[in-house]
Amino acid sequence: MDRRQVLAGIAGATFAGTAPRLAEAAEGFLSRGLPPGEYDTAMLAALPGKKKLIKLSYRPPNYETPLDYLRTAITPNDAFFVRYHLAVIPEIDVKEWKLKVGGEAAATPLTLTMAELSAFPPATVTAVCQCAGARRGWSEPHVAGVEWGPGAVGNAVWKGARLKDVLGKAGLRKDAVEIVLDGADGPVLDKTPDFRKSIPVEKALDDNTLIAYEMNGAPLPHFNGFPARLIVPGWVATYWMKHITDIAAVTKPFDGFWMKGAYRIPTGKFPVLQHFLTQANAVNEPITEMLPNSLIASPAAGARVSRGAGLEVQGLAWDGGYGIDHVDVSTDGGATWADAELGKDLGRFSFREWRHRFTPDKQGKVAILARAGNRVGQSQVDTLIFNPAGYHNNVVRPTVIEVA
Ligand SMILES: Nc1nc2c(c(=O)[nH]1)N[C@H]1C(S)=C(S)[C@@H](COP(=O)(O)O)O[C@H]1N2
Ligand SMILES: [Mo]
Repeated sequence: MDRRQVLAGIAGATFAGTAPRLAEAAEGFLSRGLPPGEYDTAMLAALPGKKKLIKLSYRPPNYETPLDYLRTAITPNDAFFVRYHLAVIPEIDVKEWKLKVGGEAAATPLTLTMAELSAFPPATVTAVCQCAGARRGWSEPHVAGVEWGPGAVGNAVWKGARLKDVLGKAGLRKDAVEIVLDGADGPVLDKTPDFRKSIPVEKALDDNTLIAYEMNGAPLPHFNGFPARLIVPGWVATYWMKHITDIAAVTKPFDGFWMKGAYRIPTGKFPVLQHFLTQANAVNEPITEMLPNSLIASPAAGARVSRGAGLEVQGLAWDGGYGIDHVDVSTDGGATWADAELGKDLGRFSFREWRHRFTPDKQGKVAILARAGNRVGQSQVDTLIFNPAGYHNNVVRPTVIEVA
């Protein structure tokens, strides 16, 4: 973070670019620095069963969680962000729902009802679900795609059957290389490619990879994948197939559009440890694990605080499942840094709460920064490693407040 960037953050904190007619709706929940069009179109709106979230598009529904709901380690179901690629999203009757498990690398294909899926030994994992495109709206220059701010992320306790147990029952053969996933949603037009994804067989057999039917102790909300979705802890949410209906073990790399044509990063540019080798080439490779990231939930940008009064800075940090081991906080625009106090450890895939107290001693604008790092030495960065889809945006950004 250089001085120019810190000052840019300070200038933006006045909402100078906000279109006047929606200033009221935008102020206080839209982050600064997004493409100008976002300030004209984004609104607070509620989908059925959900609180008011930041609506970025309606068809397909893309709704971001306001930072107000990201103050605690567990994100409430009705405030959890919603992301879809395709606009036809059927309401599923769980009594009719079936999950097909087959493919050429399954010796004993089967079809499961919810009662049968629930009969597998249940497992739980607390895990962050983050869109690969989270914070894409802050790419400079701006890039195409849903212009997410910081709220395309949430954390929940997921309960379900282990994918490895279900694949075991379907007679997974040794020659399987990938597991292909499909969900019940589909395109409005036939020529739009259906949203299908694959994961490497090793990741599918990981103990933490679940077919979840519960989220924070309740059935999944419709818009988060009812009645069942895949949970791939540590990996970005593109693989977390919602309304899952088909699982296929295959012997050749899956060549669907959403694998070959999207969710890819330049090969070798990011410090990730896990690679999806059967889908990688010399130019690009699928995005896999999340890199360390954090957010400042409180104070809110633009908050007015008193000089000389103690102030608690509070936020969340997460990574790809190695475990957050420190969050550094600066309350002077990056000149000096202190170690934040970490909250309870809810497991290596979970949000980690953190806090830091300080007493503002000068009047004027103050830029607060947070930088998270993990046990394998990965850390947030000062400058985005530019890539055409704006993935892996874990740039340290200022939250600017006013001391009076
Ligand atoms: N069936 C289905 N599953 C899906 C998607 C989708 O479009 N359809 N989008 C994926 C992507 S890219 C993301 S970021 C997450 C979002 O999960 P959420 O809507 O529960 O927050 O769902 C994933 N699973
Ligand atoms: Mo996503």
